[in-house]
Amino acid sequence: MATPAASTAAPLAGAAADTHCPYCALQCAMTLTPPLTLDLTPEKAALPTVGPRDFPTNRGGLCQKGWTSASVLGAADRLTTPLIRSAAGELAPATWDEALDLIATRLLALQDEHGQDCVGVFGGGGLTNEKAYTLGKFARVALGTPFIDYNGRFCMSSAAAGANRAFGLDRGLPFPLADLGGAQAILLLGSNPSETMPPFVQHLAGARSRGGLVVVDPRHSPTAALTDDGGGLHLQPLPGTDIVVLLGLLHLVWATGRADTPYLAERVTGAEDVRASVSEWWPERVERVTGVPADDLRRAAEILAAAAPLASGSGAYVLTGRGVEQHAHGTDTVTAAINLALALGLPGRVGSGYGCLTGQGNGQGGREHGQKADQLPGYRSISDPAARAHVAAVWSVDPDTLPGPGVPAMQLLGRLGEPGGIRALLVHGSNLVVSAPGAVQVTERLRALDLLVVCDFVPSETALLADVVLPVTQWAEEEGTMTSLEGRVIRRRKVIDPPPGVRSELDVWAALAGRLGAPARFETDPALVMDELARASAGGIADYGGVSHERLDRGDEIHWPCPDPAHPGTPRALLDRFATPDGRARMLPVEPRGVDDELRSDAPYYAITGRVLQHYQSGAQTRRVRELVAGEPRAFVQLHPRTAATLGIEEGQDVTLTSARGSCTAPARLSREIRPESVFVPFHFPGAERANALTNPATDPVSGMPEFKVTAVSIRAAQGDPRA
Ligand SMILES: Nc1nc2c(c(=O)[nH]1)N[C@H]1C(S)=C(S)[C@@H](COP(=O)(O)OP(=O)(O)OC[C@H]3O[C@@H](n4cnc5c(=O)[nH]c(N)nc54)[C@H](O)[C@@H]3O)O[C@H]1N2
Ligand SMILES: Nc1nc2c(c(=O)[nH]1)N[C@H]1C(S)=C(S)[C@@H](COP(=O)(O)OP(=O)(O)OC[C@H]3O[C@@H](n4cnc5c(=O)[nH]c(N)nc54)[C@H](O)[C@@H]3O)O[C@H]1N2
Ligand code: SF4
Ligand SMILES: [Mo]
Repeated sequence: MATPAASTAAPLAGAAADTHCPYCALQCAMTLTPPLTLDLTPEKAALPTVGPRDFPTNRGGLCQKGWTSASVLGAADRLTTPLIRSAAGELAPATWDEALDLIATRLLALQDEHGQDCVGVFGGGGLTNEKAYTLGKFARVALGTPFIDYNGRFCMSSAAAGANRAFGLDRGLPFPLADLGGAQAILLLGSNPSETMPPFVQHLAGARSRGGLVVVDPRHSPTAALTDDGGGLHLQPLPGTDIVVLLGLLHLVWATGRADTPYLAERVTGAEDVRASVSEWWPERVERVTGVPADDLRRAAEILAAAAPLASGSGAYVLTGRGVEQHAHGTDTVTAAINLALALGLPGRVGSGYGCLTGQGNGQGGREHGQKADQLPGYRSISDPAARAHVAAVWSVDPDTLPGPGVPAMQLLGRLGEPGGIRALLVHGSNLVVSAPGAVQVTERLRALDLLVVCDFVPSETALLADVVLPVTQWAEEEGTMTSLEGRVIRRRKVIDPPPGVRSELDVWAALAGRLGAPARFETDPALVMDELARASAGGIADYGGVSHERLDRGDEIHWPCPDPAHPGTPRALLDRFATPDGRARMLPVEPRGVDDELRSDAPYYAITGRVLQHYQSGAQTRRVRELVAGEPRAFVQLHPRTAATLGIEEGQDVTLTSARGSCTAPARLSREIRPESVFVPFHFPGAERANALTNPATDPVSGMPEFKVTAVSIRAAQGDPRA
């Protein structure tokens, strides 16, 4: 792909370095200039300066989180020494040797008593490729446990499952992001990039200027507002009914003769079954279920069909975000979105396609190299004997010693502290106390463990529960690679030394592996880890065989698959054939199944959850940045004025939402931008404002994704000060 030459200069001591933002999957390019003094003691925090950098994805843009990202390096309560819980129950400073010895001794004793499987590992999509790979290896080889999974299960799993079953390949965007600019139409389902990836919005400008942006969201979100004034169309369905909207669009595509029949005949299987399955979803019936006016549905179908290759339009894309994926039947909704894209002949063509917007910084790479319960590096199946033999050879271990598949995140968390379940858990890169569904119950399970070990750089709510806390490096203090939402492998560069006392997780795993008597070697130099990852992934679906720090530092732009050092990488995958055995994409009929937690007389409103611009995820990082806290200091309950009037609630008044699992209290924010039977709560806040006290841990049968996005709740004015 021809892109503006992105400077990739390696850092000189004390010189500025080209790197990327620590937060989301857009991985905006930035230049970090180190401070003149490297003294990072909290009192004299001297932080690097962030400067935006031109790159095909962010084109010089950064959001507020990116601009202020260096603050977290000098967080006032930055962890700089290991902590061990004392007999009196307090976390007290300890040396690294004390902490590592304690962890190893207790893990070995627990495994002696309860078996190898009594240890679990929970990873994160924010870890570099090198760390994600090493964590997967550590679980299988040093701990010998099948029980590893990660927070990507809460993030990308439904999109991954949908793409895998249709295309045989899960690369969020199987095309460069910049391709979106040429599109005539873009259907954006359950995604709010105006707040979650602001620089991304530039890539919607083309479709918007052609009146072709269609946004599906129960809220008139800032992204939905981009469709106002001729930008396109906002469809505002009842939460959890997106699949019906999609079946209605599919119905219209066939009913109006807009299906790309030659493409379907050549590149797809299963189209006839899907066509038959949508025959009853005429627009008026869709309107009755979803609340989307039949004429709007017709207009949306027309916008998309007119942009499609069959109509000689300039191209169309279907994109999904968490709003349609985080449901107990999210995989089926993704499948319906893919079916629509296939019916219109979009995937696997230049200038058109389907994609999902990956969320976390390394959400893509994090799911490719072994953190997922059922996978080995390179997106290989841990149940496949050939894959096991290949990876075992790279690790110099006997394939028979590798455990089999573990269980998805919610099942893993369900085993914590259970008889015959998991007694010890190691957490790397997730703040489950705030971010897991049914967080009250998850917190109880974490407390029931014999040993909880958390690696973090700040005392997150989860770290504060731990028996041992290990202080680790962050972003600008380490080398590595991340794989962005377009499948591009990029370099994260070290710009400053970590504060004294802080270690890299690669060092932590090597030190623990030694103490546990692991049969394999654990590399600690990120460049060497990447070389090993390249060998382990070679020949797999996510083939990084030709990726190295050296190549990236030379300026090579590499999208995987990249099987060998001479290979240019694959910006556009699936063009010639899909990654299925017969090379064809698979269409699969799906049916609406309703939300798991349906409205009841004592819980007559839907709580939907998501994000605001200023805060990232559980807020562990962004709640420590002054400017961001000033912008959005607390959670809020967004509700329609009509609903508020019915309930006698006024602007700013604290309201309590209660679900079958717990309660959450935050000030009311009245807004006509949300449907009257729904309220919206951001999930970035702990304590009484914790949205995940409400949410439903019921999971999607295919992906294991919990139903974060819809929960039946009651609403009442709060009594007393909820934070007291
Ligand atoms: N500021 C900020 N940016 C982030 C993050 C962050 O925490 N903060 N996190 C990053 C990560 S990990 C992720 S996964 C992405 C997520 O990025 P998005 O998917 O854009 O984020 P969400 O806010 O979770 O959900 C998007 C929209 O889904 C809508 N929604 C809720 N329920 C439904 C439904 O039933 N149907 C439909 N159609 N829509 C629904 C919500 O109203 C919301 O506007 O953002 C990334 N970027
Ligand atoms: N209600 C509701 N809940 C949700 C969602 C929703 O939309 N609604 N979205 C879900 C989604 S999409 C996601 S991705 C999850 C995310 O939620 P979490 O998994 O909690 O993710 P973070 O808040 O990013 O937590 C990362 C933690 O790891 C630390 N950390 C960052 N980098 C590293 C590292 O390299 N090593 C180590 N050891 N620690 C690190 C941070 O300081 C922080 O404490 O939340 C999910 N929860
Ligand atoms: S959009 Fe994402 S990657 Fe870009 S600056 Fe904001 S948080 Fe960072
Ligand atoms: Mo996510």
